[in-house]
Amino acid sequence: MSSFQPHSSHWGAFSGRYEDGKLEIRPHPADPHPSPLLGNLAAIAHSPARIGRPAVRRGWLEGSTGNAQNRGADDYVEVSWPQALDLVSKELRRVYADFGAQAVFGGSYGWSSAGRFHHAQSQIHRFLNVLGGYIRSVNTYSSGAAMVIIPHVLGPYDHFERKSVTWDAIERSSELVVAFGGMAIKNTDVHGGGISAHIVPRTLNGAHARGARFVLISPLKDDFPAEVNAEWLPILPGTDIALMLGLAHVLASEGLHDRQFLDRYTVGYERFEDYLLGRTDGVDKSPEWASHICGIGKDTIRKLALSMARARTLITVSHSLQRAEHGEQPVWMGIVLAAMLGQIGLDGGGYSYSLGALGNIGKHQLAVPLPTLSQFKNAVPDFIPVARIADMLLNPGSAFNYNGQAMRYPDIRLVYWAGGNPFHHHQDLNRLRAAFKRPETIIVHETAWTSSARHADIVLPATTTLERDDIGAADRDPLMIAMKKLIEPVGEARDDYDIFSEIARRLGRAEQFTESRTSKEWLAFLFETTREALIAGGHEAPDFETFWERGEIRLPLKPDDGGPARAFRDDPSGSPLQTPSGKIEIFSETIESFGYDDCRGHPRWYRPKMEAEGDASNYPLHLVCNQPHQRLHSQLDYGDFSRSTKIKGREPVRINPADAAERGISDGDILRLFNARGSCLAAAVISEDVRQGVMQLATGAWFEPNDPTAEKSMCIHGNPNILTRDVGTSQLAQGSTGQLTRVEAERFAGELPPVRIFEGMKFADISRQARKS
Ligand SMILES: Nc1nc2c(c(=O)[nH]1)N[C@H]1C(S)=C(S)[C@@H](COP(=O)(O)OP(=O)(O)OC[C@H]3O[C@@H](n4cnc5c(=O)[nH]c(N)nc54)[C@H](O)[C@@H]3O)O[C@H]1N2
Ligand SMILES: Nc1nc2c(c(=O)[nH]1)N[C@H]1C(S)=C(S)[C@@H](COP(=O)(O)OP(=O)(O)OC[C@H]3O[C@@H](n4cnc5c(=O)[nH]c(N)nc54)[C@H](O)[C@@H]3O)O[C@H]1N2
Ligand SMILES: [Mo]
Repeated sequence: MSSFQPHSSHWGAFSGRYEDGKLEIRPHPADPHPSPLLGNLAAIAHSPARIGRPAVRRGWLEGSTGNAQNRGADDYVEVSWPQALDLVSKELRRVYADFGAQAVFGGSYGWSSAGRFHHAQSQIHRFLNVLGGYIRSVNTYSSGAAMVIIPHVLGPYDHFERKSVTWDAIERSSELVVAFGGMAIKNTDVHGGGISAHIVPRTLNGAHARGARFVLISPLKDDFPAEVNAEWLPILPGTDIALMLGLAHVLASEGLHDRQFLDRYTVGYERFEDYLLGRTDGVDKSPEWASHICGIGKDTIRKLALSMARARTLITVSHSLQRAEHGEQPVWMGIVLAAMLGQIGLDGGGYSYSLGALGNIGKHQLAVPLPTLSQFKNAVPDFIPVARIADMLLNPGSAFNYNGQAMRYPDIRLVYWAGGNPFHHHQDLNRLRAAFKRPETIIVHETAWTSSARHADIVLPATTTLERDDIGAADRDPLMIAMKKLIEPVGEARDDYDIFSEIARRLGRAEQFTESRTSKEWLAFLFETTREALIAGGHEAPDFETFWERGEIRLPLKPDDGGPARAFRDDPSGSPLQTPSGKIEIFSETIESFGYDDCRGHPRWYRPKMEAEGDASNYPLHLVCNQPHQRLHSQLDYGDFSRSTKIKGREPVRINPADAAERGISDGDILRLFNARGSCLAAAVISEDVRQGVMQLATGAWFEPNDPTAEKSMCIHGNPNILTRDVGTSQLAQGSTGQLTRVEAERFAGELPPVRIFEGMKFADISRQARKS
């Protein structure tokens, strides 16, 4: 009998054993709250969704004119590895020679898999840099708006996202936690790169047992675990900034704001207060004003403001709030509110951005650096904000604004993707389908026949993490794990590293790309970074062989010192914030100077464009498109746990009983959700946990069009991105606004088309036969 071997994933450390064609998974014994997402892993070994061999889209292979128009609807032809690698090398050589590196898009956003070496993003960026560079993307879908606004007003993003309030401090000192967007336990199941201990449920319970109070501001009741008994304020989506202004109004008009703190640590409060109290625009941002916008009663707002002023209060703002039009505003206004309370830098008080969004945020930082593969330097300076991909492909050469810069979209001829799924992560998929018809060539490395693979010209089958050795380690996770290969490569799948090495060899760049190391040699080499730091810090520092033998080592942590916020509070002139003024910028001269009408010098309420453009009146229901509890994004949607949550094969959509009754909808009905952009099918789950006027459909069901040749096709599986809007948060950050949209819903009357997306690709001759019969 073979033994269990250690491994790691974005949703937990575990050990696995493959025997008799079955993969058995055991969570790490020290994990107090293992993630159910581990239940998706076993399917990797045998699912028909896996890509077996390299494949090329027929129209591209035959070079027929206008063949790009068939992307997403064409047949595929399987080819041998040498054929596929020759095709890729030849095409890369052509595009780099004829159009230069600025015609290659290698932004390739995506989470791929855990593992420090076989990390697809690092691999592809390193590879393209060796070839001469590529157009990259900046920021993330997670946090597009916050990553731009926070540095202007508070200092480096990670100081307040990563290095401020810890779970320990909350358990120890917070009296009141006001969580805008909540802290859904499902979200703490995962952390990019790995998580060996899921501690959030235990910590929240600890704080609750000590007497801390929690207020949940969200359209969904289960954005906090039931055990902590949070007070639920069911807000209307997209209106948190109004509620925050209402709270600030109570503080300012009742003299509860901390004048001393504002004077000493902030700039621009007066100009903001003029707006707050209506001196500039004649509109008093009173609780009454706020209640009409956000749907929370004015007395509730006043009461909350008073309790916030009386207690050690922590304000948290989730990623989700800023993944929406004007997403910069609630992030900024949360900071202003915390500054008015004067508690920034106090233990368990103040402000924390994105606490609870990922499992390791709020844990202690590591005291040593992690192994990291060098990506080299990109020779191309040009970039796009990550969520502007469809704009870029559709409008080469056209102008746009970003963070004070006037920019132009490049003219992309070749798109190369590894480790991400744009047909999962991007908004308005019908528009993305049109955009993906523009480039001459699209190359994708994928583990499975995702919708992105189905829109590529050359599809190269990549191994999953289970099929290779790697080093598992992540930001703020104390375990470094020897990730042992658990199964043989499925079909003819190869490691991304081996694929890139072979192409680099064909292009005469093998030496630069591989530095003459095999994968195993790379692991030992990369391990040295951490080992040297362990030695320098006087810690136990095993050599690579010993680490590999043991299966894991524990890394040292930094003490919880309150981070840059505490240092600033203790000594504002000695440890200033890294903002233009050295202080918290309630008014930002820099942002004001950009002259954007959708993000000005201080936080304010802007009416969403979605409403002005008629989305709200025609499509009365808000749709929250949040992270799925049953998987990580689109990954392993074909896995057992994810599939167990589908109803008649569709993604569940939650709807409030009143909204369901109004539309004659019963539990389990298949619904058609629609708006001006598109439509999808999903299965109704009637639930009181969703605010009236709101539906909730998680992201991640693999996009399956009813008619892949249609300009506008319906997703028969339940992918919400067929409905979301593809617009930036504002000209400042141009972040994704995928969290929220507007829809109408009705019972689906037609014959239910079967969901086939997990059955894999049917190849030309076979599919022709199938069509005839
Ligand atoms: N409407 C809406 N849309 C959203 C969001 C939202 O809230 N609402 N959230 C956004 C957010 S926050 C994010 S981060 C994005 C996530 O978007 P992505 O990160 O693109 O989503 P994943 O499903 O994780 O895609 C990773 C892909 O990499 C593949 N893969 C895994 N391991 C390997 C490997 O070793 N090699 C290769 N070549 N491939 C591999 C997987 O099969 C998978 O298809 O989605 C965004 N989209
Ligand atoms: N299980 C699981 N966990 C994940 C992920 C996953 O795919 N699966 N993805 C990970 C990633 S990449 C990221 S970036 C984080 C994302 O972290 P978040 O963006 O914070 O996560 P979401 O689940 O999209 O949103 C959290 C909640 O915000 C609420 N919300 C939505 N709109 C509004 C609003 O306008 N106002 C208020 N007050 N609340 C609102 C919704 O009810 C939603 O459930 O999650 C991570 N965690
Ligand atoms: Mo994310």
